[in-house]
Amino acid sequence: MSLIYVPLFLGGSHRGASMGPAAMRVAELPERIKALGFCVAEEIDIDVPHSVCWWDKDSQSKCVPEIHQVSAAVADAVESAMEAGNLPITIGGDHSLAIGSIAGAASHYKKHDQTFGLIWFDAHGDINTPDTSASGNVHGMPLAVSLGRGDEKLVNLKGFSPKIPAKRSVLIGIRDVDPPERDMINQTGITPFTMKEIDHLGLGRVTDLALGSVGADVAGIHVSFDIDVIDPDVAPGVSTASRGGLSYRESHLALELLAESDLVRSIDIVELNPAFDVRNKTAELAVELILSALGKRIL
Ligand SMILES: [Mn+2]
Repeated sequence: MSLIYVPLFLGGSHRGASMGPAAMRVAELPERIKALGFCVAEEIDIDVPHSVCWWDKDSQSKCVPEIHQVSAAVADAVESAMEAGNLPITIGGDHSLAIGSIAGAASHYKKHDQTFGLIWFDAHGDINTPDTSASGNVHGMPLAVSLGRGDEKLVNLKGFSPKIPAKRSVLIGIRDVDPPERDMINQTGITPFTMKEIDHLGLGRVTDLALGSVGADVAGIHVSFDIDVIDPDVAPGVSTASRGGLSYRESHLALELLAESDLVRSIDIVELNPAFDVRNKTAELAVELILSALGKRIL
């Protein structure tokens, strides 16, 4: 296990996301992973520039040079962890960090001539591009970037693109999607499961379908888990809360089922914002969710 802490906030509008890694440490993430019987081989703190955030004249997105720099460091950390046989858990920080973690994982699979799947939990599509984004915030773009669309510098991280084919990518829990994102979801051909499907089929069935959708021949799965997929009544400590999300049990069930598939090789847990949290309860939940993804069972 490699714990990679990324106090990134430059991709969103709320600086509190920078406190996410600290709150996860307060909630005793490393200790609880060890108590579950895993070895924490390394804990890495990625440097994030904390003062300036400027518009790159060549880009319609905010802080691209800084996010590019952080993404490159995250990608290297994730790739080296996987090469060493450690499962990387990238702890945010805002969701733009997934540009780096997915690039690192993709580079690892590419080197070994393997394919992988991507299961992305989110209230939002995160599939904007600089042309469609109203805010210019990169945390609304990481899925598009991983699919090869968006700012060229970010798209070409690690020297290849796309990082993942759309047919092996699944989006679960969306309920707050911009109109251009809707087109993008249709155009790219990723598999979306909205809250409507989850209400209708149940998240257990949806998770099984998601596993089927990435393909039986994948060598592994990258799970990118945005905590805002959970209902804000349960998880208030996020930057962009959206009503009508997953329940406490549903969120655990999905990760327990993914753990049972034995395919999870890399994980992001992102968008924790302690400035909006209540007595660190969202961080506690995020730690529990990681334990479920690692195979913690009730019995
Ligand atoms: Mn997100």
